[in-house]
Amino acid sequence: MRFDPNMLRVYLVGGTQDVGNDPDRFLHDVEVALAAGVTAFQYREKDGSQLDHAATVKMATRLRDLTRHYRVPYFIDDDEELALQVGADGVHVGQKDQRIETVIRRAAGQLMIGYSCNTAAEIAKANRLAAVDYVGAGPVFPTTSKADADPALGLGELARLNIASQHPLVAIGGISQANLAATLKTGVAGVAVISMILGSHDIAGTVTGMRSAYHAKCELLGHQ
Ligand code: TZP
Ligand code: MG
Repeated sequence: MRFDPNMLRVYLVGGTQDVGNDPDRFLHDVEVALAAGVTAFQYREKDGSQLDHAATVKMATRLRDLTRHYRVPYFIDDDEELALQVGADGVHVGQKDQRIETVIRRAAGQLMIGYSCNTAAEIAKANRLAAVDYVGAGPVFPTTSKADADPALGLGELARLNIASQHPLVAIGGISQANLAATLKTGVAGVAVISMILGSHDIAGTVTGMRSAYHAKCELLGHQ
C-alpha cells in the first residue's frame, strides 16, 4: 500500500491493555472505530498486555482481516517481523524500539514506515531517512496510556517540530475533545489517539466528531 498523508487524520492506536485486557472487547471496539471512519489503525500490544506471543499473532491476524474489510491502513507497533508475517501495511518504530535503520533494511518497500520523533534532533535525523513515510510526535499533553512516556511537548513545541519535519507529522499523547481543535490548528497532518477513542462511551460518535474537527480546521486554514 502506498502511503498517503491523509491516512494520518484520525489515527487509532491500541492494544488489549487499553480495554481492560479483554480481547473480545478490543476487537469489537476497533471494529466500531473502523466502521465509523478512522483513517489508520496501529496495533500496539504492550505496557501491561497479558497476551503471549501466540495470542498476539492471532490478534494481529484478526485485526489484519478487519482492517482489510474496512479498507483502513494497518500498522503494527515496534515489530516489523509480525507486520510482515500477518500482511500488515506498515510498521511504527519508536525511539526506544529497534533501530530505525534495521527496520528500514528489513521492511522498506514492503511496509509503510512510521517513526516516533519527539525532539528537533530526532526530526532532523528522520529528514535524512527517505524510507520513513511519516513521523509521530508526542506526548503533546500528559498521558496515562504509555508507561515510559516523555514529558509533554505542548502545542508550541509540536508546531515547531511540525515545521521542521519534511515528513508528514501526526501528533500523539493526551489528545482529547478539549484540545483537539487547538492541536489541529498547529498544522499537523492529523492526530493519533488511544483513550479518546477506546475510552469513549460512544466510539462511533467520537470518531465522527474527530473527522468533523479535521474538516473544520481545513476550512479555517483555507485549504481543501
Ligand atoms: N506515544 C506517545 S504518547 C502515547 C504513545 C503511544 C499514548 C497515547 O495515548 P492517549 O490515550 O491518546 O494519550
Ligand atoms: Mg514503539
